[in-house]
Amino acid sequence: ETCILVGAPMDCGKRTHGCLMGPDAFRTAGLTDALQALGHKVLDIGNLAPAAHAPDAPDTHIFRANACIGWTAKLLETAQWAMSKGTPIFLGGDHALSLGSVAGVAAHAAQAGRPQFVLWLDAHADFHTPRTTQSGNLHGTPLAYVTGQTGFDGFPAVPAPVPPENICILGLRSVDGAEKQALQKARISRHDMREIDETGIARPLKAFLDRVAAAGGALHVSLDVDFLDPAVAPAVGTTVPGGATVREGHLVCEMLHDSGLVTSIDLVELNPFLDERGRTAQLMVDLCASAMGRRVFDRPTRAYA
Ligand code: DIR
Ligand code: MN
Ligand code: MN
Ligand code: MN
Repeated sequence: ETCILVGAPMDCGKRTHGCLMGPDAFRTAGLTDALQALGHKVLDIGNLAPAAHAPDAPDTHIFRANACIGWTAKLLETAQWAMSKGTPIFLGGDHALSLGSVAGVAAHAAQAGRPQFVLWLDAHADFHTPRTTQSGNLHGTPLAYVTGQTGFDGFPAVPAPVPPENICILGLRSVDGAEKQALQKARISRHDMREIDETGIARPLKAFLDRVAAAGGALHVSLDVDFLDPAVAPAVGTTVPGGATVREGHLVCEMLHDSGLVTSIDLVELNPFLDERGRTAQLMVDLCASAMGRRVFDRPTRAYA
């Protein structure tokens, strides 16, 4: 299995700067070596640049929409190419990169006649449209874009919108009013930290993986650093207390690997400028390694071969 590392130093999806250093922090934390040690081939294509785009005015409610449009166009195209070569791992960059990465992998799945599923690991729902966002930050909008909601004027058309019922969000603990209204109407499967406390994280994840397997789906995993508790993952601009533990993160990733279902991954929102000696980058690399097969002991069977 070839892992395609796609650096996307996108930093225009929110106002706090620093995610542009994310891809190189993942490399410095040893991502390639970790994947090769698991027996994978690794093709690191380096860092992308956005497609040509109009300049952004400094004072708009929506922050740097044109830069985000340029990035979305580039990532949409690159994701489709990378899916034809192996398992893309998108190295962010902020979460606005998922407008392009998810739209692109879903376009590839549609061409292959496979339903696309998305697992969203995040404190936030990222289900705003440019019309509902309070912050004006487009990193809060990717799930609305990829499900084909309106309001994304000037953005590339989404070639194959992801059905909301094919999406599962784990880790929620900061949901804005408009998102809560929209989520309660949409058929997205959503699990807040209270549910994870009450039932454990394996239960909602297993239910989702069973559905992906039954549908023969492709599975994209989008891991936002702020899914994790800020005590263990401080290097993100939008920390929210009460997040996933190190072991909850690894359990999710280990179950994902055992499922054999993962076809693409985003590692997003890492801001190395806010870190303590790269510890958050290291944790994200270790989680990615778990998702790609690192384990303590072998388990007897794969859940979905
Ligand atoms: C917030 C924060 N809901 C917004 N979103 C973040 O700006 O729309 N997503 N940080 O990961
Ligand atoms: Mn393919
Ligand atoms: Mn996010
Ligand atoms: Mn988040």
